[in-house]
Amino acid sequence: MNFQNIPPVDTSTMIIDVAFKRGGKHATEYKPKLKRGTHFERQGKLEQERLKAIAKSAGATLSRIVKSFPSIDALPELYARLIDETLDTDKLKQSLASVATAARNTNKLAGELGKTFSSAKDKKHLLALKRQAIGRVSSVVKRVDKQLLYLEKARKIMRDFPAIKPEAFTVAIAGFPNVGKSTLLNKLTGSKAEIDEYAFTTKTLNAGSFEYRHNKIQCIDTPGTLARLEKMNPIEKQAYLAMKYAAHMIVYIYDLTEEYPVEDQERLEKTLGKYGKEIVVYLSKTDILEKELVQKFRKKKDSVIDVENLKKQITEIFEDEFL
Ligand SMILES: Nc1nc2c(ncn2[C@@H]2O[C@H](COP(=O)(O)OP(=O)(O)OP(=O)(O)O)[C@@H](O)[C@H]2O)c(=O)[nH]1
Ligand SMILES: [Mg+2]
Repeated sequence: MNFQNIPPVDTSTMIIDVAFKRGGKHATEYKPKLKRGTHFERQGKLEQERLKAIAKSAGATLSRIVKSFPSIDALPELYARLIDETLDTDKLKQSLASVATAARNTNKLAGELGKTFSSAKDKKHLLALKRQAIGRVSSVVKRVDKQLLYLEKARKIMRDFPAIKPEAFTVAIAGFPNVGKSTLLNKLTGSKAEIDEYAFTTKTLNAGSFEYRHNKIQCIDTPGTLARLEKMNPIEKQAYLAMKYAAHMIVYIYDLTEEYPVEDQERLEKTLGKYGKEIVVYLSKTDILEKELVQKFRKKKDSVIDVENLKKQITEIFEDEFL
């Protein structure tokens, strides 16, 4: 889903300014083409061309804005829920609808302006008609001023949505802070997610993928989340929604070298079990653990300790559930 590439939404003033500039440019280019008629007739025709170009430019900008947003009703569930959590879905839909209407209205105005100027009786009348036409185009654009501002706000929020492909088989990597989630993502997919020796390094949902028999297996690295749903910050909410709506399975990481007691890590694993997804347990940092400790843990808990075996388990689940 491409929320990252929506271009900035201009304000109504910017749209009008650009439209006037285009109108001026068009008039300059058009002027030499006017050869027939009296000076007054040519002036009328020129103003008509200018105003038409202004209205067309405003209409084109407004339609481009609407088209740059995804269709809100046709979004995959994860993104629909993300919008619900971070924005006002109805307001977003209404804003897009209002801007679409404004685009149609400016285009309609461009068509009507021809008749307007042919009725000019003298130069003063022509200028009055020109002012009136400018006022009409500006007011159609100004009427959606608030909606444009809301769309820009929405764009900035949606830009930070995780770039997850909803159609791909998806593995969520979860576990306590600092257990090695990002490290594992990088090992599985060759991504370059940030890794650091302190907890809470990951602040966005990193995603990467690896190929398996011409299919993309998508992996998302979640922030080390400890909070309850009510207390979640926006990024933890995103992780929660991704786990619920996008993930087909979870890789849960245990880390016996950190300060978090195994019982706490078990509790989080159990909580994640409520999502109803298959969980594969991965024990990290076995290179710096005592062998006996690893053996003891693996006797108790079905788990993998190397990336190749983990990949094998992931692809087996993929084949069982997805093919
Ligand atoms: N020795 C060893 N160190 C590891 C391994 N995996 C991760 N680490 C180290 O553990 C620290 C944390 O790794 P990250 O991958 O950033 O952990 P994370 O779970 O993504 O951390 P947060 O995003 O903060 O929740 C880093 O210093 C890593 O180098 C491993 O298999 N062996
Ligand atoms: Mg991380």
